[in-house]
Amino acid sequence: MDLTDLSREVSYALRHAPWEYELEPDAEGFVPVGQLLAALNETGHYSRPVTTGDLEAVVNAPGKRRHEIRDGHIRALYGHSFPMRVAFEPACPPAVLYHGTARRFLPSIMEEGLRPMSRQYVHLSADTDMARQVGSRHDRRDPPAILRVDAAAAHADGVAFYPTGNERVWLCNALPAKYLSVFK
Ligand code: HQG
Repeated sequence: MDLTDLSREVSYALRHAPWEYELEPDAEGFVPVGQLLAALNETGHYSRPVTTGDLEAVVNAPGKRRHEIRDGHIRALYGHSFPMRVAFEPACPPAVLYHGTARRFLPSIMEEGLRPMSRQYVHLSADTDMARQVGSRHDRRDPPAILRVDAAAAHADGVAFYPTGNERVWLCNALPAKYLSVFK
């Protein structure tokens, strides 16, 4: 079983297209593990039936933590784009967060701020390494731009920040440009 392929399809189902798998995520984005397994095993994408153990291996794989299993249910920790908005509890953010992006997006971002674009939330990184990884996905040639987010000031002004089950990933609804500066 190729866990990377499985992880990609689980992300696709739980972040972007649950209806393609006949899944109905609850308010926090959870679906029953059994329902996801049944749907994955109907696709014919896998050489043998996918098991709960395979999903646990995906969730616990080293590297970026993307999903969680709790009480027989599984969800994506962030990244959602499907129309029904997943609820996150706001919390006090670290004073500084980062956002990695492609250099070509900077003029627009510095004018209109960070917007969620096709996702439900803007994604922020707790450290510059994560921001670099995130930004690199948008530009294969040039190094990414890293924006420094003055989260303390934004939070003091009433902007809500949401921690995720991945301590290196924070969310917000949108972020005006006045809280952003080019770090690198
Ligand atoms: C940009 C992946 C122009 C924004 C990642 C970003 C992350 C603007 C792109 C997670 C803009 C959206 C999310 C504006 C924002 N004008 N461009 N006003 N506002 N943008 O993929 O943050 O690895 O939806 O800078 O690693 O790159 O799949 O968001 O470049 O954690 O687990 O619009 O998804 O997680 O791109 O990535 P995305 P993201 P996984």
